[in-house]
Amino acid sequence: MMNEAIPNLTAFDEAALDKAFASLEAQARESAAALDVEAFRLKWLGRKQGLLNEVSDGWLKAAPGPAKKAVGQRFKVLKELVEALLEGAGPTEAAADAALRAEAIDISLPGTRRLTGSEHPITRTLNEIVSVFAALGYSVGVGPEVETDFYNFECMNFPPGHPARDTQDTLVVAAQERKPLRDRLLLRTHTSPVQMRTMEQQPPPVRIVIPGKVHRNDAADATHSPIFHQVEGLCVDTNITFSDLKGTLDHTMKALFGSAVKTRFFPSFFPFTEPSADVQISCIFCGGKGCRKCKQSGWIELLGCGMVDPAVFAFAAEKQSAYDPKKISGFAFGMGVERIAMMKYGISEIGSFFAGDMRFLGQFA
Ligand code: 2NL
Repeated sequence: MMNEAIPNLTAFDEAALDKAFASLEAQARESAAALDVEAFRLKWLGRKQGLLNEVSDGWLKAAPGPAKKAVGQRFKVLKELVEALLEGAGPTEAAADAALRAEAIDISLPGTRRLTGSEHPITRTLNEIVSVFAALGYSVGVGPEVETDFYNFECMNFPPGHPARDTQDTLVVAAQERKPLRDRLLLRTHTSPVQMRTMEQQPPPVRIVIPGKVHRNDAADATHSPIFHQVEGLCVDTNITFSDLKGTLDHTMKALFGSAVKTRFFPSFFPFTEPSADVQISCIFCGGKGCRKCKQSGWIELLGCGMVDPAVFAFAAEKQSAYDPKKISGFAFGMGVERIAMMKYGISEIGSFFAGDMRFLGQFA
């Protein structure tokens, strides 16, 4: 049975075929304008009830042999038209316009504010200290945070049984009792091991600073944290004197705290330097007159230093013979980054640096 839209073909001459197909083309254009894409596709190209199938079955296959070619050519043109209509089918201009408006951005609205990161105050202070030494010609070294007992203690002239070696102060890697003491692993308590590793790698002269994270098994309080940061420095050459050390650190303190700051050096002790000194700066809060911050003394203790102990050079000389303490000399120093940052920014709790509170950290942005 023919679909009502597809009448039976009775004549197959050119004029009759042209008329029949022209009528179908007109119908196709009409339905493309009236239907949405999917309805149009179903009506004309549907696999079962599609009109093109009906034309194919009713007109093309039913055509007598001599007319098949003429019907086929016209069928092909009709099919191409239907496919082109399907391509072009879609929402009207008005509907397309409405869709664009729905997606459009109103550029008069405020934008989405993105949080910009900023340097952590410890990183900033650490970089500032390093920059002062970089300007003096020092290079920067880094090394492992997990160290051996040898590099952390033995080569730094800590005698066996020294209180700082004690597991009370040092965090050690567990289950290493089978290893010789010197090979046992621990979390470095200072960055000095990197300086020894550097001396083993290169002969003097050496001018290096080593910034980095260090660990102590300390109870946390307002000024102590089990994790903190240090910048240590080392200068080795011929004829390096204590005056060089004093001049270098005096310059550094002026660069960090302002040119009005004074320094003074007090006798102290470290296993790895001889002589050793603690460095004090004139109080940056009261200018040296005496206040609560400096306990009325006018001075604040900030770092430790000294001339490298010959015993330390002797360990370096095992790998680099040029570190002969009879031929060269050197000074070294170490400072706590948190302590300097607390002074610079007037912070009273070391824990503020590690709490991750954006209200605190945002102030350094
Ligand atoms: C402090 C004191 C100091 C050193 C660190 C050092 C390194 C080598 C040789 C000799 Cl390779 N000494 N480092 C020297 C004196 C003091 O640190 O109070 N740090 C927070």
